[in-house]
Amino acid sequence: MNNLTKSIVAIAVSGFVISAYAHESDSMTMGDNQSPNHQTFTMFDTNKDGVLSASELSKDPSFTKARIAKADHDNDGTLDEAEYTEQKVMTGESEVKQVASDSWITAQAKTQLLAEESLKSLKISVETFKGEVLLSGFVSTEALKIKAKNIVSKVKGVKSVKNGIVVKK
Ligand SMILES: [Ca+2]
Ligand SMILES: [Ca+2]
Repeated sequence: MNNLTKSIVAIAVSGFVISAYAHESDSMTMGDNQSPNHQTFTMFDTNKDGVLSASELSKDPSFTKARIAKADHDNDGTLDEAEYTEQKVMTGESEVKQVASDSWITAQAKTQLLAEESLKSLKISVETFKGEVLLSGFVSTEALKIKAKNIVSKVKGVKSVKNGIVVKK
């Protein structure tokens, strides 16, 4: 990829992340025409020269030397806002992926099922593979079976729910 393509990709990705965040939390406000990391960037840029040097970045423990080197596209030893933002966006991306990981979905689904009064005493087992959830166990009514599926379908990252719950007759 040339630098132009990279910037376009970075802009597209950050646009996506911003809208994802905005969707996530209504309380989070973003300044107009500012990158999502503008404030952090300014905060770290203690000498206000518009770039982050390695020593300025040392205050952010997530920025290891290797990471700085990777982010520093023009190899000038410092990160400008675009380079910094791109790195932040990339981490944001991987966090999103982590959040929607199968084990996270399983844990969330179990928590949600336990939070539902009519379902919490029932032993419904949850298994997730690549965002597809398999529910199994026994419930007393068809309505509970459907309820369990509806609850689990709402968990973030769930692509589909296979309802293997059996209604005890
Ligand atoms: Ca600086
Ligand atoms: Ca640079």
